[in-house]
Amino acid sequence: MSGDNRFVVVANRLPVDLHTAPDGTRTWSPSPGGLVAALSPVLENQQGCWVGWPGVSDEAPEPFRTDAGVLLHPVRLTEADFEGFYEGFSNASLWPLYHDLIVTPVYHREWWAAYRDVNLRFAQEVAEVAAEGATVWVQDYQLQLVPGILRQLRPDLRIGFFLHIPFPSPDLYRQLPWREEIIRGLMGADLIGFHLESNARNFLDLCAVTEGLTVEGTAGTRRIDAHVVTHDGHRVAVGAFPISIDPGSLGEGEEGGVDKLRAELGNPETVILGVDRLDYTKGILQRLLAFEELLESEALDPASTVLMQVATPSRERIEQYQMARSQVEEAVGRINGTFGAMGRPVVHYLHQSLPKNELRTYYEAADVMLVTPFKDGMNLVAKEYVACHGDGSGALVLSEFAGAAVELREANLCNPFDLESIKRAILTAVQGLSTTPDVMKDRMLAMHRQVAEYDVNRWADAFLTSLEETR
Ligand code: ADQ
Repeated sequence: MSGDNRFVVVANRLPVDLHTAPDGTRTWSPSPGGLVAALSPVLENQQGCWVGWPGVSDEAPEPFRTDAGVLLHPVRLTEADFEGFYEGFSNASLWPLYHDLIVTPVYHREWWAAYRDVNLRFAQEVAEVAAEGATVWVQDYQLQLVPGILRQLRPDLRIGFFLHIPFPSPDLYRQLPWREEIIRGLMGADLIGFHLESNARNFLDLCAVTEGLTVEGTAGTRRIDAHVVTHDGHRVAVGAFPISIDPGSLGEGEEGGVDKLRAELGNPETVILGVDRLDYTKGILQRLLAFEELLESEALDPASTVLMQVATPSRERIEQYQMARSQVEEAVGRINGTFGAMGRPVVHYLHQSLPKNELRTYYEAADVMLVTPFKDGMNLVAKEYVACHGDGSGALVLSEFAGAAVELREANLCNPFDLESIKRAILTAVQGLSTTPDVMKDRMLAMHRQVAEYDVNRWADAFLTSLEETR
């Protein structure tokens, strides 16, 4: 089966879930997701293969094909790999560094060793399954050494790399003890893609001051105007490819679901919503604090306003995530204690992952959506909300520091570092819906057109076409 795949995607996670039946029988099944949906057509047409970690330590199923014919090729990680490579270097060193030091990154040599080792194994697996001259698309910050290793193992391959998170300014990047190794790793690619031109510019500025590299051109969006040339003459194209969503993946809303949900909430006048992975970058606490102050000052009335916050459990063994969770939950408890009534909380909070069609009902029911990250590569939640408001209803409060703010200019933008700014944006949105509904509707429709037109398929096409052009 190996060695004949013309198109290979390699990502930290394999799109599969492990199910354990009551009798203990375990089965692996493909799990849908935005990236999977976007890449499925290419994967299916080209005898594609997806290489990744199946999400459970110390075990991995044999490679298997999905019904659509995509080969899923697991990389086995031990518990120690998971701790050093994933929880350690990827999420306690790189994640905070790439998100502009919202918390202080921790650098450990053992974590770096694990990262190198796991990247080597991912690259070796890809080298085995890829056909002569195949296209390989490497995803995200966990696998930045894979392009370099792969080019050494298999110089015949066409290698693309896409970074799903921001790329920081060279001034911040310089603190990474292994900065040269990571840049060298990335330089194995033929094309490196970022969400935003500003991310690509940061990367090019870094390359410009790195020994042995020459930068030509400046970054453009959805086309290639910039290259980095290595000392041995390899040309790496660099560009911005803002990711988007698959509007179809949200499913059909349940008939009458919105009315039912609003009734369950006590039929408030205003429903405000937050949906995030529980991550300290997402600014969940800040939006709760802003909401609390608006209740305190009576700018919002707890009798007629409800905030729903759905937070997916994430990276729960990392200390900073545990702290973020307790701060959020303390704030929820405090706000409800002060402003709620028995059987009628003001903040409805779930620490759960919801099925997509249920999420769709939440998005549809929300008058105001709060997306307030301190830093975010793109933020798909903002685009999902907009996609669910094709009738022009609703309002989006969006952080200036989310990549999505570049495209969704019609949102109520705010600075999440400034509580007053979040409060202003929330109030303007709530009041705008009743005082200037036509203006709000035009703004939502403009954003909806943007998301409907440039969906995740356009994103994948733009990247893969640019990658082909590097041949
Ligand atoms: P994330 O940081 O995970 O992604 P985001 O882009 O918002 O952030 O994507 C989250 C996804 O998870 C959305 O599709 C959302 O629907 C889903 N989700 C969140 N909470 C959920 C819940 N409680 N139940 C069910 N689903 C939930 C990283 C980067 C982003 C970048 C994406 C894609 O950090 O900046 O936009 O990759 O490149």
